[in-house]
Amino acid sequence: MDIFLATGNAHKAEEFGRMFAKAGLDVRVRSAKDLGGMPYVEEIAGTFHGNCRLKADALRAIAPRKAWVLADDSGLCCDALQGGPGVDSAVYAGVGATDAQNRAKLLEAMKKAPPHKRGARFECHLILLGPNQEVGKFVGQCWGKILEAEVGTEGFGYDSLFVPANEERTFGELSPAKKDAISHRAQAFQLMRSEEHTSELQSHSDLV
Ligand code: ITT
Repeated sequence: MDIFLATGNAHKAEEFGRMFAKAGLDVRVRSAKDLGGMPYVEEIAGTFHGNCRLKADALRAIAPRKAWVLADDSGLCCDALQGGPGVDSAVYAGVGATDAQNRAKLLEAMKKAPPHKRGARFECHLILLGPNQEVGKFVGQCWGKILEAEVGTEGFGYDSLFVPANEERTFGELSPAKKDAISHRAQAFQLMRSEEHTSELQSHSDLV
């Protein structure tokens, strides 16, 4: 079966590509690019779930009838910022801001936060649409803390500022395989795999 990723973010698509490959699922992971690109979506729902649904529906409208669609809305929620930047993570420093500009704004906003107030979590909300209906929604969280300066060049977004719980290094330093094992996206993906309604997403090994 074909599953189209409802994202214009190449880094997310890469992570899903790796996770699907590692899971050995019997699906062909396709990019929104194969449909001419991810349609523009105004992310105005105000919640991760709502924005995720907007993206899923936008791609569903142009995807082949029998294909599946997977959408991701995610972000970083910092204790010291009352959960911000949250749903605004991608546009924290303004519409069109680069990841580097968003990180710089976060460092500035957290400048005065003492170590015990630097807790944060990444959240990932997924919506999976089958050919006829919503098959499931899945939420993953990854807790950790925000450093006072960037470390590492792996990943994207806020990765170089975030040290996951029980780790010494940022997502910007950890290997992609390690991030794929513990991240918010990985946890939502695992829930999707284990959900009974997604039993059509079988792994090759399940099928033999
Ligand atoms: P799409 O809407 O096209 O999927 P996007 O990047 O705009 O791409 P979101 O609206 O979900 O996606 O915003 C997510 C932002 O949250 C992303 O741009 C990063 O700044 C941050 N983010 C999410 N997951 C992350 C991760 O795994 N590592 C680092 N930053 C992440």
